[in-house]
Amino acid sequence: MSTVATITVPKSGKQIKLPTGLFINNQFVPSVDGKETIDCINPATEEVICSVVAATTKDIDVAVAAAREAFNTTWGKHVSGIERARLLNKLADLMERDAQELAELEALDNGKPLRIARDFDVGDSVGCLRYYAGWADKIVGQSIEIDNKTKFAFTKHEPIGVCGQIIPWNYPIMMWAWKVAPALACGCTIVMKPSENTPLSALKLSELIVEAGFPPGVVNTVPSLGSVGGAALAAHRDVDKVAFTGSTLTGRKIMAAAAESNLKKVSLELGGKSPQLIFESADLDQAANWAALGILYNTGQDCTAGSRVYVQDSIYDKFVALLVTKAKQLNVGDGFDEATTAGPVVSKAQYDKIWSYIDAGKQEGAQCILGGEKRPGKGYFVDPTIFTHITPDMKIVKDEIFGPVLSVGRFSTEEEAIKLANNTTYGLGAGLHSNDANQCMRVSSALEAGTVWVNQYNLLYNNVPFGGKKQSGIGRELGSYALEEYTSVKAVQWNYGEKLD
Ligand code: TXE
Repeated sequence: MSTVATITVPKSGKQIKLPTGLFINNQFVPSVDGKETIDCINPATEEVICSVVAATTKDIDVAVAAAREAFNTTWGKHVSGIERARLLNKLADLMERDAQELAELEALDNGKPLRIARDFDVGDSVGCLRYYAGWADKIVGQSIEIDNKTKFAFTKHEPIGVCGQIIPWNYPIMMWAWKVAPALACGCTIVMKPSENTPLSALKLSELIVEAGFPPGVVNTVPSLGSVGGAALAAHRDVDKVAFTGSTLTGRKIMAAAAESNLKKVSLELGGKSPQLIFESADLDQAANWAALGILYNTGQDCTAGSRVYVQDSIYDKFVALLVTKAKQLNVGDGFDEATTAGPVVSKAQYDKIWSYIDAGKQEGAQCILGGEKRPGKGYFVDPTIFTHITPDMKIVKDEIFGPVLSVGRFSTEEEAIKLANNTTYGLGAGLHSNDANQCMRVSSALEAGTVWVNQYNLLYNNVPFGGKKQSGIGRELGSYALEEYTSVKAVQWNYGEKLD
């Protein structure tokens, strides 16, 4: 197959030339032993955008060897923090320069609105690179006095080595940046496996890696099926760490593969079934805005999607009416239409999964008060759907749906609200809305989640850590906490006086 695709951008008709080979050692190459390709589908039209080379297990070996060679020669301990910062900042500048084109590829491949892709997905990713560029020359250890003043110890935070990074399709560029930026800042090298649903932006970013001046092998990109390339990375004996964002099911497989191979370090950012609690003292209009944003942003394809809203009895009717009004304002459509505020869901598989849950909600006796009807025509569009009259055992209340489908329940006391919120195997995000400061403090302490939003929802910042409790994950991304995921601590113990008799 051709290793460069010409992609036509809807509306503008602009043409983008994109390499479609595997990116290894700063070159786009064919598979060493395979002929498989991955079709990239525009979820708004169901048409094929282009095809890219699919990596085989042997290609993963080649990419890992390239990353190892770079770690041992040009990167790792062989490059200063100042140089790592310079390259990361350069990459950020190039992403900013090409923000429109990156956003066009992202909107085509994932379906999200072009404006959101450019201003938020690319914008935040540029910020993420710059944030970790700032850390690159500030990764320092400790100096530790030892009892009798003839010895001391110091610690070094060394790059962990070759990192396999497996990312999903809901925020392809942002998940790339969250993983690549701290790894490079710490001096690690990377084999990146983008999702088979959305590999295009990672290929474009690979071009920018070369232009920024990173040495060959520091970042390698291997689009592949999860069961092939992802599984090979997780099980690889020369990969020192695997970082993953995706489903809890796949997270389990990755952890098992790591345990069975070389006990590589693992960080997992997995699913969620996040609650949003609305107390009677809350500013109801604001709470409804945040609750709607919480479930509808990115068409609900969000690991922190606030998919369970619980409302205090005294304000239940008023709040639900407000919520429905806000949800109706969402304009689901083609991401290249100016008026669109939420795109289609990413794939046929996700579309079918979401509809199976909507059907289950109806069958199990929940009341569908908004949406719940399929649209005719092409495209994986799902309109905002709200269920009330829910019970804790319903599938729509227990499982991650990953679409714009909200379950709304009610509570009478704070204690009951906390119990309902924590009644889940997940623990990624949680929100609460209340104007009682003592209640905010009590409830935020009681909620079992890696992030608790008070009087807001779903906002993320590059300098604030993010990750899950319970079955939502292991480890933290963003902030200084992510540096721990990409370094290993070495203690050097030094004797400058004590003699053995
Ligand atoms: O996820 P997978 P899928 C959840 C969400 C969604 C569900 C299924 O509920 O509906 O997962 O989505 C790679 N070894 N989230 O099937 O399989 C795969 O190629 C190694 C939540 O797309 O977890 C892709 O790169 N890797 C989530 C990545 O894992 C494997 C975001 C994610 O795919 C693999 C996405 C294997 N055996 C889905 N199998 C979030 N936390 O934001 C697959 N992969």
